[in-house]
Amino acid sequence: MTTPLRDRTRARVVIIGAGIVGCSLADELTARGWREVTVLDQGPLPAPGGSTSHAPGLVFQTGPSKTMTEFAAYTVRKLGSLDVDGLPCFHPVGGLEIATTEARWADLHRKAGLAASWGVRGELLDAQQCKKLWPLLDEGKVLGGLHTPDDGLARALPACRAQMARAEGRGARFLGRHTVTGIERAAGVVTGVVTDHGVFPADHVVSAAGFWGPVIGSLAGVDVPLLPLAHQYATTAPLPELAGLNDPREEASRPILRHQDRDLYFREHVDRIGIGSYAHRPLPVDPFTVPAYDDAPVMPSSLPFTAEDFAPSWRDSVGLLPALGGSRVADGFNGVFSFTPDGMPVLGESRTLRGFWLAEAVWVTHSAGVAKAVAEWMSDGRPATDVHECDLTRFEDAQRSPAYIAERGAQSFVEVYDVIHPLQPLEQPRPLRTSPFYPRQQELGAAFLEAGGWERPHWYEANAPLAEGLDLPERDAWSARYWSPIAAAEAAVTRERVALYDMTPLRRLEVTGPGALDFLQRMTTNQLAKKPGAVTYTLLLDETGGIRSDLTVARLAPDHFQLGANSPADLDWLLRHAPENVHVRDITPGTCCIGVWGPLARALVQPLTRDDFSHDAFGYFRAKRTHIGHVPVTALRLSYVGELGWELYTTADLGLRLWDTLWAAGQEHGVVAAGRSAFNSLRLEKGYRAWGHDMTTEHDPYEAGLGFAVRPAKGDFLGRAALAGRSEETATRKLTCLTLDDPAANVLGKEPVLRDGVPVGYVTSAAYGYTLGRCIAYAWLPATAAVPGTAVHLDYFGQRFAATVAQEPLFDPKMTRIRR
Ligand code: FAD
Ligand code: THG
Repeated sequence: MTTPLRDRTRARVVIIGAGIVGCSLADELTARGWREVTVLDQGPLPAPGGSTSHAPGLVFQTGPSKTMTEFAAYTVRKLGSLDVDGLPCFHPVGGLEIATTEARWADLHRKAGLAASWGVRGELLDAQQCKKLWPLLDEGKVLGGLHTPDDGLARALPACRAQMARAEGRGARFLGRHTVTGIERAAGVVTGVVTDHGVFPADHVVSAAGFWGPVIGSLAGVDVPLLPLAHQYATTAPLPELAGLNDPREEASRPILRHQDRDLYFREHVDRIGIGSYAHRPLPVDPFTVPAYDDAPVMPSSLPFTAEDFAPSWRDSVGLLPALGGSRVADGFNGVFSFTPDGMPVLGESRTLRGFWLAEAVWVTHSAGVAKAVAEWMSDGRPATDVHECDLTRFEDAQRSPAYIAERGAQSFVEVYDVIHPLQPLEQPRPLRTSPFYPRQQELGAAFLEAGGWERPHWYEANAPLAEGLDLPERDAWSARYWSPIAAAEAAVTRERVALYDMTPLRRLEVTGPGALDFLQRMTTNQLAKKPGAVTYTLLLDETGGIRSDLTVARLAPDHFQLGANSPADLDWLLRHAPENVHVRDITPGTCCIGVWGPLARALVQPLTRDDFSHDAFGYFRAKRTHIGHVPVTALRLSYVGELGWELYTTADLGLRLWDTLWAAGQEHGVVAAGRSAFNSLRLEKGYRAWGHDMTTEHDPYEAGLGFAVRPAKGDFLGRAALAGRSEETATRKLTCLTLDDPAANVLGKEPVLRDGVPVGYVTSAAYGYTLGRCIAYAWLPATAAVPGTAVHLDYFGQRFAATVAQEPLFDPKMTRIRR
């Protein structure tokens, strides 16, 4: 497979779709020097009939994802700087989310914290203040609101025109009424786009086809995991209350309004109110049968309004805005746009068809930010913003079936405005992936949550008696959800005796072949040229030194390595770079893993094997192939929970036997099964980072406190050059360990960190440290604040919790428990 041409002056880029995403991408690419950019759309320009052509353009920036919030903030800045016919493409009318239930009101406090974490201005208001901003509100129904003055209305079509004009000024072409009917490829690389007007040769093709993404994907042989769904939007008749209020050219002056307790949002259209509803039943649309522009009654993305679906939303709208009682729905449509299994966009280059990119399932809100990220990705090989949550590689095979996409896509629609707890699992489809120990876990009363399709025990009800009499501080209702005091008992048993952890969902890759060592040396930061039997903790960096992942690499034989990895993106990254004499294989499905950890781990395991498991014969960070009873295992002596012990791997068929063998042998040692809840607490006490939470491509190893895994002297590796001159000392920000001063306080992650009342950073991971007797929070802070002893505050639902920068790790810094 060859690499697509990347010379920006010569490489031909064809963008499919001239909606907000395609237009913005053409602008971002040409701004970076790409010259041969062609944008094709089946509809007439500049309003080709996709979702953008009727988007009401509300831009609320704040959400639980830092990445998405930053994308939205960029859209606000960019569209605010563009104008068409003397009017800006963005009206900063502000945003107002109101609460009519206690749960929402609490959640808005949390959201105010998220806004502070990600740098969006926001303020909580009481009902009267909300009423001032929105005089039509029935303030008696409102408990309060979150006002975000920099949110507002994107004028989507003018924004398309402005970005189109700029891109054209730099040489881009926009061709309407060109329907793409095929994608040409040769040897795994895209070579052109077939249309009803002939073929457009291309070195890069970007599908920005909105909800038609699966259709374009099918032409290219690339999965596009999204489901188009209709969403209702209605406009009232003119309201006397609004007469003369708004300049017809600007359309609106009052904030965009969300009433999420009823799945509704509102905006002004001069003297009318526009109402969007997510309250109705999911209305999926088959993108393969959507009529062509000329055959569509209005436009392809606009379906007839189903008034009966809107009736409850109308009642709720009148309930909130009583003035609507004298009005009616004058206009409405069921507009189609994209929903993904997790509600996030689908971005990136296909590995199997190089040069073929996706920029799909993107709202107007995030469009410019997404376009910038994709343009950077195409130009520099990586976006400046961490995009792992949006990366097309993020779905597991089991999450790519049409059934999964349909079910989850519909559920994303249903949940779009719900209050979602960070640990809240999917309801359906479950169980999807189970480890071989699943029946035993069920017998032990596992409380399962879900991740990557896996059922993961968070604690076991069978351990409830151990939790009796534990002196734990009372939790608030939010941090008590998806939590049990049993986790504290399981953590304690791990520190005092021994526990079994199901590590099956930990992704395992096998790298084999004559080039395996050289390949892994080039891809990762640490020294791997060690004798078989060595295990090494190492990092995958990108070209700029950003952390793509952290891995454990076990050298099982000269040409055979087993990697403990983080996400499907790691597999994709290695496969992209692997030369012909190296094979990379995901062995996660079909194998399983148990972590046996605790001071009695050796006493438990040794009698089950003829190999010597003493510290001298089987040292820390060593690997051995051996047998545990009847079960052949690969044993790795390491522990993410910071206790003596092993990860024991075997094939799935033998998993249950392995569990039962360990369980039986553990009885005399008081073994328990322990879950993720204890696990997360123990790893934070030990200071072990979790990739994707604590660090991403936005961070280098020195900032993240992982400089110890970087060995520039070993020879060249990806990212080495970029790290030259950097060190722990030059880092201007640091991943920092905090402990909460009040032993009863809890935070869960993403809270803002304030110094002298001003946000200076945000929490990445947090958990109660049961051994420590305090909550631990890791946070990104300026280096000047990352000094042990520094006093800060965390904002949790509007409460200020005092916290102190701590020396890490908090537990067993001398490693006496683990190396013995
Ligand atoms: P589109 O605008 O759909 O553009 C894709 C283009 O690809 C189309 O023009 C289509 O003609 C073209 N195309 C497809 N197939 C082919 C082919 N084979 N050949 C050539 N061209 C092709 N988002 C917000 O942020 N805020 C809101 O308030 C908001 N409100 C919404 C309200 C409604 C009723 C709806 C339906 C959506 C709303 N959205 C909102 C979502 C938003 O409109 C979309 O997510 C966004 O416009 C998608 O932009 P796009 O460029 O990806 O897709
Ligand atoms: N087990 C295995 N692979 C993994 C993980 C795991 N890969 C992904 C993820 N988890 C990697 N994260 C870590 C983090 C810390 C450690 C291991 C995996 C660890 N660190 C020691 C320390 O920092 O003191 C040792 C470092 C060293 O000696 O270089 O143990 O859970 N298989």
